[in-house]
Amino acid sequence: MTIAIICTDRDPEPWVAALHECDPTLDIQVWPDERKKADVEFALCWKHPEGVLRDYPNLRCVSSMGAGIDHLLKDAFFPKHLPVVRLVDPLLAQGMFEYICTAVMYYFREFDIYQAQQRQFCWQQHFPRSVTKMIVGMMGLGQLGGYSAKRLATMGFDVIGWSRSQKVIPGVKAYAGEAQLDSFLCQADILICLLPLTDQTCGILNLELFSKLPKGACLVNVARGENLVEEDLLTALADGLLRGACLDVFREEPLPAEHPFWGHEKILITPHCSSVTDPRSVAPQIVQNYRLMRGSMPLLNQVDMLRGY
Ligand code: NDP
Ligand code: OXD
Repeated sequence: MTIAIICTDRDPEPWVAALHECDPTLDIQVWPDERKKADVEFALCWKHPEGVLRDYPNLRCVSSMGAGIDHLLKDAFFPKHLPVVRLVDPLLAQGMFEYICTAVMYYFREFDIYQAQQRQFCWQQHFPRSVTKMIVGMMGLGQLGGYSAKRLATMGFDVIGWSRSQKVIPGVKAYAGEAQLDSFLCQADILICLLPLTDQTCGILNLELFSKLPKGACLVNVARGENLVEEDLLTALADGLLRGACLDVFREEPLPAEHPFWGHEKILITPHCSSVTDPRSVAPQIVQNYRLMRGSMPLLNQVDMLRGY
């Protein structure tokens, strides 16, 4: 019985090593060089080639190599009858908080404005706003967004959050569902997106949404590139609806050299690194899920395929 690692955008070797550290007896094979595809019961995937999962007749479970599963469901031939699990990891949440905290502080302490001034040899001080006067809005209050929202609140920021179902998070004023979206948006001086990519959230960061934010708000997108309508961001920045955007994810990754975001003075780009999964940290839950699957037991972090996340 075999675990197959099927990935295109990650080096599989540290994953093999981390899984073997948990259980040296595991048979782990790496796509496309598996000995016998019929032996594979559990697939660990990241951006697998479309249709490739049809080659495994005895597959029983698919695990994402990350928190998101949109890369799995993108495959038109994905075996949707199989259970899908994703990774939930305290180190991933901590890494995401560190990135978000940096982006929030960058805008809060107006480093973007000072960078623009530097380009013009301009020496001009701005009186810093109080943290309590800066409202940070978190879209998505799950494992990552919920953790970051809670931590930002302990730093003194006024934090609000929006999710599908109502949440109770210390220090965070929570809004839920379509009906409360506008009340949430109209307050968010810094809007952070940590929504999963689904049919409902694809393109949610668009001109209409930007026009509901306080004028001159800042955007931080750490979710997925497809959550954002890229042309709308350019319009919102040009019209002054938005002051700036910090983007970690893009519709096309790596971001093509000719993309207008690269040279834009109001856009800060990082290469999908806001939080990087450490195979050693997540290997125990993958091995546990493999064993649970073999014992036909309920799995950890199973995705609700109807919700799509
Ligand atoms: P979770 O599933 O734990 O949380 C998702 C949150 O989004 C939940 O609060 C959920 O609401 C909310 N949500 C989903 N759909 C809607 C909707 N239609 N309207 C309002 N709220 C909605 O996910 P994680 O926090 O673990 O991860 C979030 C995403 O972050 C991943 O899917 C991935 O795309 C991205 N990511 C990016 C990384 C990077 O390096 N840039 C690294 C890791 C993840 P409810 O709680 O009510 O279900
Ligand atoms: C993830 C990611 O989903 O790295 O884990 O984006």
